[in-house]
This record gives sequence, C-alpha cells and structure tokens, in this order.
Amino acid sequence: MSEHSEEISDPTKTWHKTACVLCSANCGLEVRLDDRVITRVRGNKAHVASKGYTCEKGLRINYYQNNTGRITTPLKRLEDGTYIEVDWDTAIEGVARGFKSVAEKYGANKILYYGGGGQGNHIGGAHSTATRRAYGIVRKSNALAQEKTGEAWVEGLMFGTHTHGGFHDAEVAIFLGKNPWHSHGFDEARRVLKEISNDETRSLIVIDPRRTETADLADYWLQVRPGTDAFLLAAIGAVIVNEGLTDDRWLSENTFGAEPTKSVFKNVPIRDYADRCGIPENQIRDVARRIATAESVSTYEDLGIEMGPNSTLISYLHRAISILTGNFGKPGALGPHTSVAPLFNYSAAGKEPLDPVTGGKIISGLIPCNEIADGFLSDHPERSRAMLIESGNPVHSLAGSEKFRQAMRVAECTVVIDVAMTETAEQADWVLPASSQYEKAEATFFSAAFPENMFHLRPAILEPLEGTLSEPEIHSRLVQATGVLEGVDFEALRAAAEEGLQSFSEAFMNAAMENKAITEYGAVVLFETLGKALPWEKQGGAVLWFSCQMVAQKYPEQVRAAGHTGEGAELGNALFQAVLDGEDGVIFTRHTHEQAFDFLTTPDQRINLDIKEMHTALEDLVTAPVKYTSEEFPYILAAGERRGFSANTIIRDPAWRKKDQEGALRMHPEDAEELCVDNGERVRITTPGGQAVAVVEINETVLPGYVSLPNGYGLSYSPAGGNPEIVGVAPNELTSTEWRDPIAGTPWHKHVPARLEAVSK
Ligand SMILES: Nc1nc2c(c(=O)[nH]1)N[C@H]1C(S)=C(S)[C@@H](COP(=O)(O)OP(=O)(O)OC[C@H]3O[C@@H](n4cnc5c(=O)[nH]c(N)nc54)[C@H](O)[C@@H]3O)O[C@H]1N2
Ligand SMILES: Nc1nc2c(c(=O)[nH]1)N[C@H]1C(S)=C(S)[C@@H](COP(=O)(O)OP(=O)(O)OC[C@H]3O[C@@H](n4cnc5c(=O)[nH]c(N)nc54)[C@H](O)[C@@H]3O)O[C@H]1N2
Ligand code: SF4
Ligand SMILES: [Mo]
Repeated sequence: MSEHSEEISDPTKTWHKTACVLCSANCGLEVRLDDRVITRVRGNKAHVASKGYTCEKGLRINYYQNNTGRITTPLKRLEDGTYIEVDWDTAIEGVARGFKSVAEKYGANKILYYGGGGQGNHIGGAHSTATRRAYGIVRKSNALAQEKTGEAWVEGLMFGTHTHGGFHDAEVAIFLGKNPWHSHGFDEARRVLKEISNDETRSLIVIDPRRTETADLADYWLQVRPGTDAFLLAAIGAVIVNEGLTDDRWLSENTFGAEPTKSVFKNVPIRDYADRCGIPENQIRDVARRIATAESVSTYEDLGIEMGPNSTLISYLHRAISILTGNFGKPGALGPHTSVAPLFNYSAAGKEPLDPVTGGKIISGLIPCNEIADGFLSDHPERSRAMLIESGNPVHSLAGSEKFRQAMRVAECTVVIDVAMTETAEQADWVLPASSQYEKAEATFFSAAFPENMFHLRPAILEPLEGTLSEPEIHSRLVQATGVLEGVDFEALRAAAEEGLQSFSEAFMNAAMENKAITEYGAVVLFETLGKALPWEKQGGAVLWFSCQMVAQKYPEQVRAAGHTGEGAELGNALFQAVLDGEDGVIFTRHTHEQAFDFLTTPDQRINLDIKEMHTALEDLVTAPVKYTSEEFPYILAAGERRGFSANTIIRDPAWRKKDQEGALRMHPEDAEELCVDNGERVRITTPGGQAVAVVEINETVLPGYVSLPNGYGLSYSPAGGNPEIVGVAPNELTSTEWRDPIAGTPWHKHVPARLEAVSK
C-alpha cells in the first residue's frame, strides 16, 4: 500500500477545513482529528481571505472545543440557586411558559434579547429573529452596543453605510486606539503591518499611549496622553484646514457640509491642544501633512478610543480628516462594502428612539449595554422583566458585573444558550446547552472587504456533543412551542428541496404567498425544510438561502462579476450553492472602486460632513477635561487589553495560555518603584466600581500613571475532577455602568480612574 492510500484510510491523517473562532478575522484553518480531539491545526492556504495566515491563538482551538466546562444537558435553576438537569422537552416547555407568563403580566415588549453571536458564530442570531417574532420580543442588545454604536451612528449620518479601510493597499495606514498585531480586525494583519512598515513609500501611523507591538513597527508613533485623542485629532484636522491641504475640488463634487466643517476646525487652538494631548506641535504638523499628501489613507479606530472620553466625537473627527483629504472610494482608502447580513441599520441614524426606561439613544435598535442592568433594576413601569441571552457572557463582559448579576436576579425569567457554564449561565433560570462551533454549520457576517467581498460557511467537522443542540434546532423548538408554525407543511417544502434549489425556491415562494408565517419565521422554516434536505453538517446553513437571494437581488451585476450565473432567483440559488460548496470560502460580490458611492444612502449619495452635534462637540472641546484622575484615584486603568492569549471569554481553561496565565497588571517602572512592588508581586486595585488584586508586571511600554489589565481573564473554570477556580481579574468587577459616553452610551473601560496599593507579602 502506498503512503498516500494509507493517509486516506487513516482518519487521523485527514485535514478538515474549518475556521478559527477566536477573533473576527475567522482565518481559514485545516485541522486533524483523533476521535473528538483537534490534534493538529494549520492555516488553510486556499482560503479566499486568510490565504494560510493564522496567529498563535488559532493553533490552540482544541482548548475551545474540548474542555471540562461544556454543558451537556439543559439545566433549570431552583429557588436555592442550585440547578437540576432536565430533558430538552421540559426545558423548551419551561422557557416558553416563562416568556408567555412575562408577556401576559407585563407585555411581550418587556423581554430583552441579548447577544446572537460571538467572534465566529452568527447563524444562531439569524435564527433568533424567528424566536423573537414568535414571542413578541422587540428589545435587543449585544456587545456592539458597548463598542461600535458611536461609530455606527457617525457612519450612518456621514455615509448611511458601514466603511472599512483598505489596509492591504493604503499608502498611509492609521491605527487609532487599535493594536492589530494582537487584535487583528482585517485579513493577514501581521503580514500587512510588516509590509507597510518595511516599505519606505508607505507609512504606518499608530496613535496609542502604549508602545504596542504595532507601535513598534510604526513610522509615526503618537504616544497620546490617555483619553486625549480628541484634542490630537482636532489639531491634525486644524493643520490640514489651516495649511490649505484639503481636497476642495473633490469635496465640492462628493460631499456636503465641507465649508462649515472646515470653519470649526479652523478655530482649533493647535498649540494648546498639542499640549493637552502631549504630542509636540511639529509632530502633529508632520503627520497632518503626511496624511494630506498621500495617495490613499485608511484609518482603523478601535477600543482605545471607543472606550474612552469623547469617543463618538473621535469617531467623527478621524473620518472628517479622511474625507477632507479625499480619502473615500479608491484603492487603499476608506470604502463601503457588501454584507451577507449587515450588523447595523445605518440608514436609520439620526432617527433613534430613546430607551423609555433609561433614556439612552437606541442606535440601530440596540439598547446601550451600559444601561441594561440599570433598566432592570429601576422601578420604572416600562422596565424589562425577562432576558434571552445567546452566545454572550454579559455578566463578565459588560460594565459592572455585580450589577448585571443583580439584574438577572430581579428578572422573572432568564434563559442562556451557551456551550459553557459561564458567569452569565450561573445566574440564569434556564441554561440551554449549544453544540460547539465545530459541531454545526457556522459563519459570521463580519467580512468587510472591498471591492471583492468574501463569505465562508463552515460545515460541522464533529458530531454534536451528546445532549447539546445547534441554535437552529433550539430556535426551531422554541418557535414551534408557540404553535405559530402549525399550519405549515414542512414535508412538502422538504420534498421540493430534495428535488433541487429551483424547485425549492418556487415551492417556497408559492407557499409564502399563501401563509405569511413562512416568511415571518423564515429562518426556522428554511432550517426545517431546505436544511433537513442538506447533508447534516451543513443544515444550519439553510438560512443563508434567503440572504443569498437578497444579495443577488440587490447586487445582481456584482454577484455575476464574482462568477455566479443566472438571473433572479436562479442567481440567488447559484450563489447559495457556491456558499454550500465553498469549503475555502467564496467571493460573493465583485464591485469596482467607482461604484463606492452607490452604497451611500445620504441625500444625493454625497458624504455628509455636516453633523451639527459633532461640530458643537468639537467647539466645546475647548472646555473639556484633559484628566479624569483625582487624589483619591490617581491612576488610569485600561480595563481589558488584548494580548497574545486573550480571546474575550471564548476559552475558559487558563491552561490554553503559554504564559501570563493570570493576566498581569502592566505598570511603568516609576510607578512600581513608588508603590514598592516588584515583578510577580501583588497590588490591590480600587476603582469607583470595585476592588481586585492583580499580579504586577513591570513594563516600559506603558506610561507612568497608566496601568493595564487584560481582557477576558478571571473566568471560573473547573478542571476535571477539581473545584472551580478563578484565574486572574475579571475586569468588569472594576468598572461602572455610569462611566460612559454621553452620546452613544458606550463604556469608558480604557479610562477607569483607580487607586493602587501593594498587598503586603
Ligand atoms: N487577542 C485577541 N484579539 C482580539 C480579541 C481578544 O479578546 N483577544 N477581541 C476582539 C474584539 S471583540 C475586539 S472589539 C478587538 C479590539 O481590539 P483593540 O481595540 O485593538 O484592543 P485593545 O487592546 O482592547 O485596545 C487597543 C489599544 O487601545 C490603547 N489605548 C488605551 N487607551 C487609549 C487612549 O486613550 N487612546 C488611544 N489612542 N489608545 C488607547 C491600548 O494601549 C491598546 O493598545 O479585538 C478583537 N481581537
Ligand atoms: N472591561 C472590558 N470589558 C469588555 C471589553 C474590554 O475591552 N474591557 N471588551 C468588550 C468587547 S469589545 C466585546 S466584543 C465583549 C465580548 O463579550 P461577549 O459579547 O460576552 O462575548 P464573548 O466573551 O466572546 O462570549 C461569547 C460566549 O459565547 C459562548 N459560545 C462560544 N461558542 C458558542 C456557540 O457555538 N454557541 C453559543 N450559544 N455560545 C457559544 C462562549 O462560551 C461565551 O460565553 O466584551 C466586552 N467587554
Ligand atoms: S485569533 Fe484571529 S487572527 Fe488568530 S488565527 Fe484566529 S481568527 Fe486568525
Ligand atoms: Mo469587541
């Protein structure tokens, strides 16, 4: 027998194609399995987006798939806080009864849906639309409403669509409060960063108070004083305007509101703001000129500014700088993109309702995360009374963990769908165990590439762990428990699906005309009919049939340009088939840069610079504070930095980290000296929100007076046969819900005033 045939007959030698679920890049992976263990992992070179790239985390995904924290049976909480195991029928009936009773007592609009997907899984969220409709759930939120809603509001008003930088091609790439070396956020991040850094015709600009791994590669590292980015960007914009570096002809053709915007920038006191942000004026002028004279500029803002003072204003300022210099809709610049399913409703920006209980702006339908717990805990008659939480761990990830626990305690029915017994599951009335992302079909809607955009549906590579169900199945059961689908003939549609996609689409459309439940609960109907006619490992992908039809309807020319053929429903079917077959991902749309403006939903499809609220905020900056420390809290704590082995709360076993298992508090040598602490010793951190004890790492990359803790640590985990232990500090035991942006309500986690004391040895 040749070596080759031996490989084929030995299942442990087969490479299975899938993807990493630890960050939004979702790099394509190939893995080997021995029984249920992922024994080897490598980057999938044929993957349309990642092309073989991975970071060190992706190679350790077996810690996600196989750990002792998995839940394998539905759980019901008893009065005394303990749990009993129940079967699935009991759990589904119990949940349905719980929500129905809340709806009868207070109205179904008092139930909140939270989550719907982490870094690798959005198929569950897509099915939740059916559950929400069946139970009348209209309130919702997810982690985007604690990071990206300010950005989404600005983008909605400026463009009416999401934009993303073209970092692979940009002459100047700017990272603003973003450390892509560790956090990624675009394909092949480290390769691209190194490429820009090594190319003397291109420039990497990093704005970060910490000398991060990305800052180390930068041509211009602006070590901004924490929390003062608004002053820096205002000054950069002012230099561009005052030195006549704006692209006026382009502005008059493609934008409106450029003149009033220039006027506000004109009045910015550059030298004063340079002092406030701690960057020398000549460096600000150099950077402004570099931006203005580049062929193309792309900026990536992230948590360093989204979770700090003036965050919504900063989201506007850097976009205004890009637009004033003509950087939109060309290679290497900011551009729009297609989506299989958009994460936000950008065209609704500016028309946001306010939360009836807490008063916050509900951007794109999402209740600000920092207001959720306060809402439940208020005595307002409109307050929410129940929660359905799916694929999110808000007790750990939202500001003020203790407050969120209390909110779950006062709620009358709380349900968590998760793979693990998380901090949030530990508070729930019902816990429903989901199959892992390698045990069902999964995909994300994160891909933001332009002019070509990609999508990757990953089939299951393992059978569901016994006792668990996929989210499509869980939602199907929850919806069917309400009886709304009783009149739908699944059999007939399934038979049509077995004949082929063309028969199915005709049968589906005809049936939908007769019974509106078919489209209202479309995701579940698709799963039960088309899905059940697919191979088991792809069943959950059926919901994408509808998305593919929508994409084909919206961008027929560009779907065909991406290689899919047909007209109307046939084109949608061809795209869906390609998605099902595309084990390396597929290109689903191919635009040209000239078509970028077609995406704008602003008047005349021009970019809107004239956002009055932002102009006022820019003017008011002159009286805004520069420091948020006090005698009582003299330090600034960045609560939740991304590091080599952090992955939100997706991996619970601390052993997955090769080093820094506890997640050290990084501290400048001067501060360590003042506090008389050495490496490995402990300090007590006290903030207005709470207290914790952390191990110290003396680190020259942070500024004196500024300390940082990693994100996603402090998870409870029970090793096999052992007692639960918590390793490291859970950052949100130290944060507070009221410490937030006044416009978008997003938290100031990177800027928490704190006091430090050495813990006696
Ligand atoms: N390894 C890893 N990667 C991840 C994740 C993970 O958990 N682990 N999570 C993913 C998720 S959900 C997200 S949202 C992204 C987040 O990705 P990033 O936003 O890049 O991550 P952070 O490290 O939280 O913050 C970025 C930077 O902000 C800087 N910063 C702090 N204060 C300020 C300030 O006042 N001004 C400026 N300009 N910068 C400041 C910090 O020094 C830090 O380098 O990462 C994703 N990728
Ligand atoms: N202090 C502070 N807090 C922060 C941050 C910070 O920087 N500082 N960062 C914030 C950011 S940007 C984000 S995005 C959030 C992230 O916080 P969350 O939105 O809570 O997301 P994760 O921690 O990724 O939790 C994902 C959950 O999904 C579960 N899960 C994994 N796979 C599956 C599956 O297939 N099905 C189901 N049903 N569940 C699954 C995991 O067990 C986990 O409980 O954290 C935020 N919290
Ligand atoms: S953590 Fe992110 S960058 Fe690293 S392999 Fe996974 S998806 Fe890719
Ligand atoms: Mo995030």
